[in-house]
Amino acid sequence: MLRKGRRYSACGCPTSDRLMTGYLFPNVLTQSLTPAFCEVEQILGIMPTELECALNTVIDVFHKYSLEKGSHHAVYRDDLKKLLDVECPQYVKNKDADTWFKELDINKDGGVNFEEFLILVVKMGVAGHEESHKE
Ligand SMILES: [Ca+2]
Repeated sequence: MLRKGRRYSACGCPTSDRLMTGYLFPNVLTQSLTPAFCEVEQILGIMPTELECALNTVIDVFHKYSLEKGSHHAVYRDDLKKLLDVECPQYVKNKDADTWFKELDINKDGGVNFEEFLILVVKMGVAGHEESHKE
């Protein structure tokens, strides 16, 4: 689903200000592709799927905040607060950032690594899925 106000590559993947580096398909730079090139890639079967695009976006969001302190592998307490405030304000409004940090930092090393971050993503996914069935 395309969201108003977001930028998308020619293949429909959301893009950030940085190049989407195609974590799952490192040979595919989605941001610079033209529609004609995407059609060729689709024919060849090398276009990232919707799920792969979504996973690349999850990785991009993690790096957006982990790189605040120059790490690809950990989001620290103050940057997790920014991430929660900006990326998931509706979902996290009933718990403060310190509570989230303590809950997500499973190995108690003072940072939230990507695997620990995925716990938040899974919880948001489960809640979003349940919400999608309420009418
Ligand atoms: Ca940790």
